[in-house]
Amino acid sequence: MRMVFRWFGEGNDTVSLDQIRQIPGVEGIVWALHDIPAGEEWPMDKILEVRDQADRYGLHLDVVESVNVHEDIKLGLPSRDLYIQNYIRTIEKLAQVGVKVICYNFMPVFDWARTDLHKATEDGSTALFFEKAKIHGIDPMELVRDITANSALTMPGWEPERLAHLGSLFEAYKNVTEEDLWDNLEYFLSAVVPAAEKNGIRMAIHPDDPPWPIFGLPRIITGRDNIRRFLKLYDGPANSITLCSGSLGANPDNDIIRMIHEFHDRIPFTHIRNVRVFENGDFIETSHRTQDGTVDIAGIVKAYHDNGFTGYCRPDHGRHIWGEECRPGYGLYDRALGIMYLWGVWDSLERARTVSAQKEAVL
Ligand code: DNO
Repeated sequence: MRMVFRWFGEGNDTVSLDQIRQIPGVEGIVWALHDIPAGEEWPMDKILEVRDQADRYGLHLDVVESVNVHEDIKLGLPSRDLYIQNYIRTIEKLAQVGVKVICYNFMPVFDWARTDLHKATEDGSTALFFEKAKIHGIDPMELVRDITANSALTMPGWEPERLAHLGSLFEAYKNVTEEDLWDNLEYFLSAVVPAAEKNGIRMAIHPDDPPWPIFGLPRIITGRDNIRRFLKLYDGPANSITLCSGSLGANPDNDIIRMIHEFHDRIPFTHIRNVRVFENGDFIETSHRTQDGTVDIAGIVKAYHDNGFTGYCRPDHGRHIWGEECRPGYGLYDRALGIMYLWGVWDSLERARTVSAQKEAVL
């Protein structure tokens, strides 16, 4: 398991590269050019700028999250071919700086969605929260206003240029069914994955968060059966998934451990985090520790270990603790604690394996 840490870029993150390199076992950053709108080709000079910054701290750039997919591709509009060409050119440039995995998603309009970015918890920390009844009962514009007004920084998946066209985007998706979205995804993959393959890059789709349709918009990367279907759309290692335990874990029917056993060779990158799901379907993000949420994080790490996982792993959203002011979900402290928990589980599994191998050798 190779530990990496998400970094939003100079001036765009409260966490510094100097801090990241001090977290035990972190070898690289998970990065993106957050100021380039979806659909545009990434400029090489900006890519090299990030490469130089990371180099100074001995961190690698192997994982990009995300090269966002333009809405016209998801909608299947004729203009998609132009955006796909730009996407491929970006892939070629990323390969030149050694990128190995590109994480992306195929969620219409919204990336991840929550109703509260700073829900107070009993211990005085705050965390991202999803209130099912609220999201199913409100006008999406209201949610966008709330979320953007409460964050000083732009947030991944909530880019202003996308939100500015919310009304017309909803209109455009009015007649787009789940099957249409599958077709448009297949079209995208058939062009992009061979290009990634040629460039030694694995495309790793992120599951929908939460893993069910919201605001009447279709969502398709939601659970085991759909992931199976997705992997068959292009059946090769370059078409793979970013297995996110928190996104999939918001639906308690998702058996993530079984998914890891089934899909492990198609998981080059994993996001590990915990959520507590309540009986009414609401959920809150918790510390990474198994007992603190509903997702069996120790079991998930064991499933990766059992399968000899050598892919990249990052802790995912953390709570906001010790008074830290940061991007919602992306503070330093709780994610660093999460990493130490993941290493703790991983290292004891390694130890147990070595000890049992030694015992067998003695017998
Ligand atoms: C949320 C993230 C997502 C993720 C994208 C991948 O914080 O996990 O925004 O980066 O869905 O494209």
